[in-house]
Amino acid sequence: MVDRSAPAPPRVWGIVNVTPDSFHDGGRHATTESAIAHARRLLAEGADVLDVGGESTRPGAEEVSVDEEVRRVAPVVRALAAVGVPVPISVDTRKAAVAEAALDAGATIVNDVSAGTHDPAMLALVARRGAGVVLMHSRGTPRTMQGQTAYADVVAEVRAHLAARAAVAEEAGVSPARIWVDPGIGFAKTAEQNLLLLRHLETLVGDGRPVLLGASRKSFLESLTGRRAEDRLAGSLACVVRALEAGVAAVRVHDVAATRDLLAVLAAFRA
Ligand code: HH2
Repeated sequence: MVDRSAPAPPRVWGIVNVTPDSFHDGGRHATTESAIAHARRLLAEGADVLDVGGESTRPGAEEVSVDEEVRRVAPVVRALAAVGVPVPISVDTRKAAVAEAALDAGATIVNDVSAGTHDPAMLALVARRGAGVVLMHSRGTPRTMQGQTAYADVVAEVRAHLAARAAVAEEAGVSPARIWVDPGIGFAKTAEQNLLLLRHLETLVGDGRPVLLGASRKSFLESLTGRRAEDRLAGSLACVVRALEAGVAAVRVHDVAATRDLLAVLAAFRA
């Protein structure tokens, strides 16, 4: 008999990049007005969370000042909160001052690609504000990370790092129920290492914390398909299928409508 039992489908986090230079959608939603319109579109398409970011963390990206990052994200978060969007708003930042401004504006989750290592004030802030937090695996900074891809066992090292960072977050007072972990696809990893992490996603899920996966349109897909970022939707959707079968809690995507369609059709097969 076919086993049609399956884990719950992943929640869909829609990416709102208020940046001039993000690797896929840089410049498309760089003004407050266009970012708000984009966020509302993602919401209408079925996003479960809106993840608003004001600094590109693509390989080689330069750091943005706190003032500039706050200027990019806070008005967008404030406007979305003011119209009462029915989903949580997450802020994608490594800086506690930016996170605080976004929390003040109405965000309730901090998505930190440095897992609290970039800014020592971050985890205490998250704890104090009772916010949720995404702890993502990376090494170095976006400028230096692709020179730091030496691992003896990438899957074991990513799992150990995330367990250690979750322990630090809990010691800082963050509620264990409000912690997600993320293997950091594309951050200090070669294409082959990204694939290993995707092949072995179940081991990270098995560690017991909800896993967020961000593989949308990333460059390892080019090594498999030869496609540029604008043509990587099919590859990105394949990663959502992989996330679903591994029991991942959430996927962070540029393409909410296509991801929702994919999940709806897969759910119908299992009904
Ligand atoms: N990837 C990016 C940014 N933030 N956060 C989490 N938790 N996981 C990820 O994989 C992740 C992330 C990079 O993607 P994007 O935001 O589309 O590009 P850019 O950093 O160039 O703005």
